[in-house]
Amino acid sequence: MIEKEPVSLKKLMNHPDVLKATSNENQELLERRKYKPPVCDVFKSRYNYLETLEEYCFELDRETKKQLPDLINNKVQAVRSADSPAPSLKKAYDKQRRIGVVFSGGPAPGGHNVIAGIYDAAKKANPDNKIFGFILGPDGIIENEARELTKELVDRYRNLGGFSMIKTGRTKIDTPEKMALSKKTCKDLNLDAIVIVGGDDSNTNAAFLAQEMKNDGVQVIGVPKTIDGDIQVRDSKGQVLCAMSFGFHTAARSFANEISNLCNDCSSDVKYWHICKVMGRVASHLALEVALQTHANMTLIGEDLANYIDKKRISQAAKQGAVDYTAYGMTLRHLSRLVCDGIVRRASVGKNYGVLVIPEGVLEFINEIQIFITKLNVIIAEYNATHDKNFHKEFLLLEDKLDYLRRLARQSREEEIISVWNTRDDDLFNDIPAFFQEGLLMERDSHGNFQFSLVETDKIIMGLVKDYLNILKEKGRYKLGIHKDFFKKTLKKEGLDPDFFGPVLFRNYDEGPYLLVKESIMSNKTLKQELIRGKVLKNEDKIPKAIEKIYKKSVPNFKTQLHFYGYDGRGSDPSRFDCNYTYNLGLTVFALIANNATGQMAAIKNLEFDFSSWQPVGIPIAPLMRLEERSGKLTLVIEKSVVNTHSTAFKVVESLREKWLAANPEEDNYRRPGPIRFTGKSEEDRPLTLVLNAIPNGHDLT
Ligand code: FBP
Repeated sequence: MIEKEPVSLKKLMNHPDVLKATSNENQELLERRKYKPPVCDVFKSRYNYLETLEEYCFELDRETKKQLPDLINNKVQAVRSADSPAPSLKKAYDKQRRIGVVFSGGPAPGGHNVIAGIYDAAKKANPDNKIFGFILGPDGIIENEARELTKELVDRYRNLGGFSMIKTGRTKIDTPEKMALSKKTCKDLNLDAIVIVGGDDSNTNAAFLAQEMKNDGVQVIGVPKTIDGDIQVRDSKGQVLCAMSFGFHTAARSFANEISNLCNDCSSDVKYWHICKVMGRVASHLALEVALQTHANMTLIGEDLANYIDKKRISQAAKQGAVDYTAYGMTLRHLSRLVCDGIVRRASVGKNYGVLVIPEGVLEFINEIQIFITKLNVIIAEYNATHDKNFHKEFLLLEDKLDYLRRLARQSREEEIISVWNTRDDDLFNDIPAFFQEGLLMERDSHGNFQFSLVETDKIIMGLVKDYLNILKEKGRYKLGIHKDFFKKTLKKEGLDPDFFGPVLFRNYDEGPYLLVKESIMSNKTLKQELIRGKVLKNEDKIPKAIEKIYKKSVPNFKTQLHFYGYDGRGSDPSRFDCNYTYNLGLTVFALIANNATGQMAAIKNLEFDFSSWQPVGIPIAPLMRLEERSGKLTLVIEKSVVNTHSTAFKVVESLREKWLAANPEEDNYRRPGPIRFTGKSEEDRPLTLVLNAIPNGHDLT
């Protein structure tokens, strides 16, 4: 054998194969960076003008009129190509501009392409235009932390996920001081416009900045970002202007891929229920899309639970001439019963496994929890305002917080005053597990939102499910169905006649193919008693081994694996849909800026249809605002769009629920969406929710 000379580590590390294998510039990355998103037809022209679309109208809020007087009359504007531009338009486009961009809130796949779109359009209009990125979100505006975005930097992040180019943050520019500092930053950087890429709260903030900066000549444009999919805009006639915020498709696709893998796994080793909590702070849009993508066995939709009516209780009360208001809406206990029902029904056909999808924000739709969240929001906000202190800093431990609540309850009792927190609230609150109490008392985010992602929703629901399953087990109602063939084979092996024992052992021996052990049989003792009563065994006989084996097999062991899908999908590289969507959003932003718009949100109309019908528009933000309770105060915000339970997408999921639960002897009905495929033809071109909701006349089904 020829001895090979040892290679030094240094030399090895410089070997081309080692360099290639360890480089972070892998093929996927290079292909992503190279990809050039197609542009909407209007952007093929060098100049765009804005056309007001009078057919869209909104109900204007009185308070918004007061607070945003210069923006309230903004209209929907369509971006049009100007093939023979007027000299004034040419001048506006040629003008040298300085534009600041900020990411606000959680990352959403596609954000970097918004910047790439703005950058490309701005440089095309005038190569001397400059784009600045504010670092770490709105704090970057307040503290003037900005960097100029160069071609090299923008190219490095094209079609890539995350917001890592300039980072993000959740600060809200909500005080006169922060506003003054923001204005100073714009002045110091000599900015013509600011672009806020954010969710409902950040776009709300964009409108307030637009109002404040109007006289300084700084334009403010918003961009609808959030994986939650809760920025969807319709006018007061229900006409869709923005079908979905960007990032939703990628996050849903990414969650769906992981969850579909779990479907494959659980239907192979048939021993676990996978409990998948998926992000979405309040609305269940992501869960709905995941259901369509994967056909998971059960998917809870918060909005659907909120609509629940217990008809039995209503008619019982009606018989006594009363109204049972507690029959409206779902309680946690009732929800756990519904989940158990699915589990028990699957088990009865031998499927003691499955996948359950729980939206992160589901508790928002459970009456009793919603009441706690609202009451605690008010209590915390009132404490902070009255004492000029931070509730969470003053009461560090859970016990201290509970103590404070107890005092409020006592005060309301002793002084006989109507208080937000009374003895009944306190008693109910003390009944819930400590980890959940802690969750409900947790600090709200800077926009006053309850932070659902920090609450172990899945643990709360599954705790109740497990308790109830144990009760059902004790009552003999949670059993694993035994296949008739298996039963017969097992008994015959021991020389026993299955038809002799079958009718005594099972409650449905004549049916099948899955047999259910009688409810009364819950132990070896009760098994023997039943066999004796059925006259297939004598008192002094031992239970035959084969029968014992069948009985043991019929006792289900409920084992779960908990998963959380959120940050992973949020950080995923964008799907082709999101790449194209966001790049065109960036181009729309520039068209709005070049046409002197402010207080508008860039959007793409017809997103739910083929790319050829996409229409870039500017949507006025102010008319979308409503008063909402935040941190105990009525505040103007853009209304969140939640799942419409009359929409086609929801109705389709609802009517396929039973099929996907697959509580029958057939195979499960799982769908394999696969990983996001950036190149090639097999990737879908838009979210399934949008495809379904775009079916003509499919909306508002009853
Ligand atoms: P945005 O609304 O800012 O886009 O964030 C959405 C979200 O990802 C929710 O789905 C989730 O509840 C929340 O952010 C998590 O917040 P955090 O990043 O602060 O943990």
